[in-house]
Amino acid sequence: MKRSIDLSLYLVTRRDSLGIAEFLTIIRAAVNGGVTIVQLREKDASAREIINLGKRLLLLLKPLEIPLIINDRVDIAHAVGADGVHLGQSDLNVAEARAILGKKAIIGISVESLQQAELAIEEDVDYLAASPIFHTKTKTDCAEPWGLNGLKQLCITSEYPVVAIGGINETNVREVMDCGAAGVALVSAIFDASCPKTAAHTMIRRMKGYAF
Ligand code: TZP
Ligand code: MG
Repeated sequence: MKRSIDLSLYLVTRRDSLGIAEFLTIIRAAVNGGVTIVQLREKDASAREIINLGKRLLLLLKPLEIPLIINDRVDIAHAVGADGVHLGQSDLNVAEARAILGKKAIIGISVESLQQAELAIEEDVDYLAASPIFHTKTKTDCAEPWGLNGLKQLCITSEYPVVAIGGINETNVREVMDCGAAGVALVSAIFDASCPKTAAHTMIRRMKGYAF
């Protein structure tokens, strides 16, 4: 039996040119607003930079019992002592990641088609990320979006929780959750917000069906 992980509001980082203090302040505010899990995803940073950021983030998140996931890099997740890793289709496979990180690690994988999902479901994963749900400016090298109908079908097919990612904001989050998703992963809805705490809080309210 898998342990349950709160995937409901999943923050994916985008540091850009933010200083470390400002970056951590945004993440702290978002967690105070209701973010339940954080993925460190810094595509342009070196391994050392990601490790340093990861260690700083772990110091922030551990006492709050918010899991820290590292994007792509199993070696960095291990070096940081993070709670898990988020794999893409061209990273180490799930069995290899599990062998390195151990039974307790949280392992998620992005799936861009039902075929990829069917293969992932055979593995020892904790969640699938349906990528992308909608077009998004944050990641332009995406596959064809799942859309709401595709997401619904995936959620019916998958015995694992499905996190929806890509183009999700406070205006569409309710529809996404109604498809059966366990949660939503967000970059711009939090990092572009003037108040990340309010943005996260509003997202939670909208997920629950409140009208803003
Ligand atoms: N993977 C699929 S879409 C995406 C990632 C990392 C970016 C999501 O960003 P946003 O700003 O929440 O659309
Ligand atoms: Mg990846």
